[in-house]
Amino acid sequence: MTIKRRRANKMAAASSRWPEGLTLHQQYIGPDLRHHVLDAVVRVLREAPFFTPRMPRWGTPFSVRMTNFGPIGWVSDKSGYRYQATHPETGRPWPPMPPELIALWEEITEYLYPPEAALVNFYGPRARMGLHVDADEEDLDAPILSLSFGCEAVFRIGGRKREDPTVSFRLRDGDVLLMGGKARHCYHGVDRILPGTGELPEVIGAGRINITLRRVTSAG
Ligand code: MD3
Ligand code: FE
Repeated sequence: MTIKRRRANKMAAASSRWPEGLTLHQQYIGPDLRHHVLDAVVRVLREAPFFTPRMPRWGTPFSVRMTNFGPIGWVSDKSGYRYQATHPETGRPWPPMPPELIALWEEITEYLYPPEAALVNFYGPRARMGLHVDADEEDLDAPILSLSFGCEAVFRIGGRKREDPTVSFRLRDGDVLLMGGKARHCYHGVDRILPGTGELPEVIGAGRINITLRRVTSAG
């Protein structure tokens, strides 16, 4: 149970539903790092534009659009969820991970190995992400680190079972959320975006960007 920095959400912090290993660093990303990372996203979009992931089997589109940085990226289509080295539409390798993101990972996670995937999620004002567990990584002991930009999101996290009670709080521009320990295996999702609560570079559009840094393979 840990919420660091400003405006600690007392309700959430006091909750017994707050998963062990979940740490929210509010307003951790300063203006310089914010600028660098969003610039890198704008550049990545020229080489690796957002694609629309689809549900395995049925092909139902996600409302969230995605791209990746790094040697491997997360994709989803009719044949399933997986990590792969190339963009599903252009067939080209994902652009390299910005060094600032690797440095942030080292600073916060203190994990021995660097991240291999940086999944960039774009939420338009009406996008959401249903409750799910991230389990496509081989290294399930590695933490996941999330960075939020633009509009506020209502984030929800529960336990290892879908029906476990959940705790909900906002993720705002500049927040960094660390999922280690038990939290890594918990159901979580984004209920909604609060339109008009934040800005993104115009070429990206209105809404929210979330970047998750992941270690995918086991051992260095
Ligand atoms: C808790 N993204 O990309 S970030 C995802 O805001 C994802 O875009 C959400 O869930 C977003 O898979 C939430 C925070 C997050 C990311 C991964 C987690 C929380 C997590 C993995 C395990 C537990
Ligand atoms: Fe997730």
